[in-house]
Amino acid sequence: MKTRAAVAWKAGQPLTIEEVEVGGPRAGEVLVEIRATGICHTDYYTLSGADPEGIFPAILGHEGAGVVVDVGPDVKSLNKDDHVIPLYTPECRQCKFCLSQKTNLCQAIRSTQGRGLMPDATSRFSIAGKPVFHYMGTSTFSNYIVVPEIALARIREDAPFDKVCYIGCGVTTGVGAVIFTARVEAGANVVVFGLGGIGLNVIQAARMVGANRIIGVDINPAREAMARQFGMTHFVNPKAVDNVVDHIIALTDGGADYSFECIGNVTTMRQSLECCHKGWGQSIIIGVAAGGEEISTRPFQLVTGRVWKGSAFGGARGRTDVPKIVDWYMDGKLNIDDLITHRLTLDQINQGFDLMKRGESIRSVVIY
Ligand code: NAD
Ligand code: AHE
Ligand code: ZN
Repeated sequence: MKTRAAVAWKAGQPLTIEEVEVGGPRAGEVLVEIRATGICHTDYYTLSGADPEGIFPAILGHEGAGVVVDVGPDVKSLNKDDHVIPLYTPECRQCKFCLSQKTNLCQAIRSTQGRGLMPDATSRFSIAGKPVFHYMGTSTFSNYIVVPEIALARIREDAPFDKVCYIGCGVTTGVGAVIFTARVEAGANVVVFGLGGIGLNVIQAARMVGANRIIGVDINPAREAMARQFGMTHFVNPKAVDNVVDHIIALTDGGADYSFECIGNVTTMRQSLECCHKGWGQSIIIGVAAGGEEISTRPFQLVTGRVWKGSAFGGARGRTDVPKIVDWYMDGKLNIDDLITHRLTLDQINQGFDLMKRGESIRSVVIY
């Protein structure tokens, strides 16, 4: 069949809207009509050319929601008309990683996914007979996609696509990092570096679990008002203080119990670790730094009890946890609506990247 999709032809160039051929679902695969997709900073990162796994031409996008249109042979857990969120971190429930119960990083299809291909090492997308690559196993900037069954979370049918698409990445990443990765406890002091589409979700989850001080750090002063609405108690603009780390240590009586880096900058990653409390403070890296970047600190920081951790997709096991996060939104526990600052058509998708670059949007959502 044919679909409309935004195609990334080359690093650093705007996407163009094309008619793309989509092959039907093969064994274990599902054809999904995407109804809405968010634009995440990671899409911008890959489009910029800084992602070592970035390949072109590709159809980007990994924050979608939609409806099952058709299922291939051997698909057992999904049927036509089911409502779904595609998962760039699948959950096969069979691989060593899933069975360990120690990580959400299912590896069942990771190697082909990283090469822009389906598990059988081919692409379902083509233009004029030439293959176009998938992206993060999802490619939600296409109206129709083919996805392995293990990379789809079935969600309740009353959940609005134009809101819950954001659970496909940003909401789950921020909320999950607090609840699944760090397991922040009530009364903890929390610091969040970067108050964008991820950081604000860290903030609302920190409030949800009863954190004490919730300190937000951002160079964009326009982020303060929204962050306070979501639960931030103190705002730090690094440009307005002498030393961010010392400033945070003073605000928290010795350092953060938990800090979260939601920028992707190796300098703020170091600050995020070093503002943690001696003996127990944990720093969670969420931001994605460009290929070739490295983090550094004095090993003494770790010897004296600070812990450096990472979190992908918030540590969430997608098929198990994403439907629960949809429930939290539908029950009013999470605010998604106010974070979606811009609604666009597919033809306007490049405006979404421009708004992000200028720091004017939290999340732009494309509605098909
Ligand atoms: P965003 O662009 O919405 O927000 C980034 C924020 O950081 C902005 O508010 C910006 O003003 C602020 N910022 C930039 N430089 C700063 C600095 N030097 N000091 C303080 N603040 C600064 O981006 P996002 O969508 O929230 O994504 C944030 C990061 O998280 C990106 O690196 C993205 O790739 C990554 N990410 C990771 C995962 C994961 O699973 N680990 C998932 C989604 C996104
Ligand atoms: N190809 C990138 C990897 C970037 C990365 O770390 N991605 C996160 C999700 S970001 C979503 O917005 C992730 O899930 N990582 C685990 C994985 O297996 O990719 C690079 O820099 O190489
Ligand atoms: Zn993302």
